[in-house]
Amino acid sequence: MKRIILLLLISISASAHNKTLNIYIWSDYVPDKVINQFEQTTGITVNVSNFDSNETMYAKLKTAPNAGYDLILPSSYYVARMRKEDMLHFIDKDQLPNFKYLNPLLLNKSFDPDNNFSIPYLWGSTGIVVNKKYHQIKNIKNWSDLWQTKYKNQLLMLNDMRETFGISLITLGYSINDQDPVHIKQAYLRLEELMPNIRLFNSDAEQNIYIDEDITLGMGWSGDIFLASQENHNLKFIYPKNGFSIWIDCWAIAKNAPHIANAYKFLNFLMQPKIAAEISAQQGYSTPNLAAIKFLPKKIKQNKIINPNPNILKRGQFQNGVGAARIIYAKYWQLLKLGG
Ligand code: N2P
Repeated sequence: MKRIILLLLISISASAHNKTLNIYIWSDYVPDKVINQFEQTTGITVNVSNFDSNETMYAKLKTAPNAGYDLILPSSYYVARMRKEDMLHFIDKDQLPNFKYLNPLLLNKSFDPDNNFSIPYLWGSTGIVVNKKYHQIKNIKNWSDLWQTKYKNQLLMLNDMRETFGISLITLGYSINDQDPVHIKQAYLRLEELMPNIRLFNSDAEQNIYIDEDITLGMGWSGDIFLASQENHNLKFIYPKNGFSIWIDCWAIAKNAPHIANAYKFLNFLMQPKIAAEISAQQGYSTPNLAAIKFLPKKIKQNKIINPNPNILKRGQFQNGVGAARIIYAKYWQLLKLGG
């Protein structure tokens, strides 16, 4: 009898364990409604943890590879790094019948040829945010405009190493993916000049900070600013004339994921065209799911922040890995933050 009870207890706890999924994602990046729908349909409980930069997420997985995360959401250039460092689980696409809905133009990119380790989730851009109640839009067209001394102590910069270096590199006429140590140092020195204008580095609450007008000028991620502009009509998102970054954030299964079957269920759920459309509309970012486009509300399809016209997109630069130069970036990033 005791043995039967023990077996029963083991099987109950195993099934509770099997009904769990742990996801580690950028803040506010999957609508609660979608998570609830998934939980209700499958009986699987989703535990959500947040990060505010690729570096934080990477460091967490590196130092605690058995932390229990199933799905993570790195940006494209971090997929490349983590894949090379054997931190990701191979994705068997036979388990993902809805993969067929994804736009081939956003698949098989160099950061993950064949998408054996990543599934594109949303893509977007990084641009200038202006609150037109406080600033004249026509004066702000390029990243270099943010360097004007009249913006002293006014700017929000994303707390994101590559994004912040990217804008400095652009103003110098370099690529956002530059790997030349001399150029990276120049970009650092130029950011030093910007420091008096920077009020705050933040990458997980930028939407609310702009909505509340705590800060009225700076950088922002397209979807976050689209959502913010729905609440505060003075907010404008500007695609800078001299260039901006474009990125794809991707799902990946962590190497030691404890609930792989549930991870597949979740990915497949998210790739259903109607769900993918709902995510794009709720998050304000573009969907890589082609079959979802017809379900997008007109307001989203026609919105110039979410779906900029091809002439604007041409000025974008796709954010790629920078290989070993990352160490140089990290050194200067730290110096910048320390104010030295
Ligand atoms: C989440 C925005 C994340 C975009 N609020 C970063 N690529």
